[in-house]
Amino acid sequence: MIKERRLLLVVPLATALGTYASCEAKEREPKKPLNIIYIMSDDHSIQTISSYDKRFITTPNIDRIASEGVRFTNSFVANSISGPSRACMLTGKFSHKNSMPTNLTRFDSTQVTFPKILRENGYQTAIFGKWHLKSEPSGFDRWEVLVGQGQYFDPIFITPQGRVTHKGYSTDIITDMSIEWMERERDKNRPFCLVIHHKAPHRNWMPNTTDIDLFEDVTFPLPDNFYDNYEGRPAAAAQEMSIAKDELDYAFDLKLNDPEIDTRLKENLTFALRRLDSVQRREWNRVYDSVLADFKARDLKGRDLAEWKYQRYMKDYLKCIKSLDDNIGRVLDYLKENDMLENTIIIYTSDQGFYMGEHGWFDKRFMYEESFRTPLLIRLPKEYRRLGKRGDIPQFVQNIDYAPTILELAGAPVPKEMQGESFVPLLEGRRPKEWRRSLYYQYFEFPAEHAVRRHYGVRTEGYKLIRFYGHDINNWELYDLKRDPSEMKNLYGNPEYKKVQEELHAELKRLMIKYEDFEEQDKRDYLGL
Ligand code: SGN
Ligand code: CA
Repeated sequence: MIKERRLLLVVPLATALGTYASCEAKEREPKKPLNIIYIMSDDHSIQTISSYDKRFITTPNIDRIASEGVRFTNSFVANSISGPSRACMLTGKFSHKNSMPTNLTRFDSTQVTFPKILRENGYQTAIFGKWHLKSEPSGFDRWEVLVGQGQYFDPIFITPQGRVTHKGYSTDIITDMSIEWMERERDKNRPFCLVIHHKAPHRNWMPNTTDIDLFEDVTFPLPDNFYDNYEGRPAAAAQEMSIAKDELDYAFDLKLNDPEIDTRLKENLTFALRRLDSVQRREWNRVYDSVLADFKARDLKGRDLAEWKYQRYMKDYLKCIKSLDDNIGRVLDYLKENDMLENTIIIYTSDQGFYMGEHGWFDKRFMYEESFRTPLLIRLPKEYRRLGKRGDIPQFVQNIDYAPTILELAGAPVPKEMQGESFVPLLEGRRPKEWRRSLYYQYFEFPAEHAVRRHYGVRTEGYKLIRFYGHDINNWELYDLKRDPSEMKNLYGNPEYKKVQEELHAELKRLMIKYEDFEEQDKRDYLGL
């Protein structure tokens, strides 16, 4: 096979790259066209990536991305739920500006997105995997995306030519498609942007049968605030995403497939299991029938039952992560074998963070740390690694920054309407004096599954102010993140924090005006408009 690097060297730089946005970057050394691989999983928590947190699992392949590049230690989303997060990422705009405030809305695909601009600037673009924006993908030369949330086994994909079912496990299939496209379909004379969107580890956490025995003997540590009583936090008390309660379904989520166990989501398990072939089904039953037998024999109650559910949840979730990590390894190996690592930038992130039992929860949505944060690891080609120090980047970044960053990396123009900021200076090892010191957050999906109330807020390095509003709620929360990193004590109205509270209100108002978020009455009232 002809080596990638040689081919790229014959590409005239001007055609492939356009002009560089940053003059400083240009002066350092001439750059070759960079390929961009953007890998995003669904609901992958920071807690379950070993380069962030070693308590639960080792993820050697995801860690390779960080060890040959950078780890963002303060990476956040703008709206912690799938469709909205994907819209923020594609458009570089907050939810009130990008037509996708909730999973129930439909993405306006005529909007300006980074893949469209890349395409206009000489890049070939492709996406495989979860899309979840209702309207068809636009801006991609090649796309094949899951129907809605997609299935773990034998998933159905939408293509411009219609629907196709692929046999196998979704994480493997999405990886196969991506490698296949790099190997056989693209034009090897032009730079590319490949978007790989995994379904895993989204609910109901169905592992590949090859990983089904993993973690069965492991007991995971329970988070300190698993038995949170939500005192002083009415929105946290009103959620419906508790591991201990029936919201974590015995059949669908815990895979207890038994005629005596008749739950709200039992049918969903039945449908999901129909997609397994006889060999897969035998393996599945071998493990989950014995889990069921053990469950029945124990006759658990109260905290013992809650903790058993937590252990099962963790095992299944982590089995899905194992497959994800292996498949990311396959992509990295392919790039290495084909001499592409040094002209490709590899981004790994998730559409949001996730609760691994903190506050007693699964799911996301809240502006509390575990779901507001999202992993962000970037493998850098040598020319970037030489520019600055590798390792941790502590500055605040948010998923609205991805579009402008990717565009700048490709030497393409960044449209003014994008509200995020390119963090290329951080990737080049620069530490700009002026950088974002606070983050704005929005969540709109209520009434809806899991009953998380609408909210918005601001986070600074040390504090967080959140407003829950609409329907049955109207309250403020204030956290001292240094003293109370788990956000258990709402300090709003506490006289000791009077000055902090005032400053946070001023900052929140500044951000709302900066980002022009005044569509809802509650926000207009707050801003006095
Ligand atoms: C599904 C899940 C929810 C989850 C949403 C949003 N229920 O509706 O638990 O919060 O997706 O997830 S399920 O019974 O269908 O699994 S998101 O990541 O797509 O935003
Ligand atoms: Ca998600």
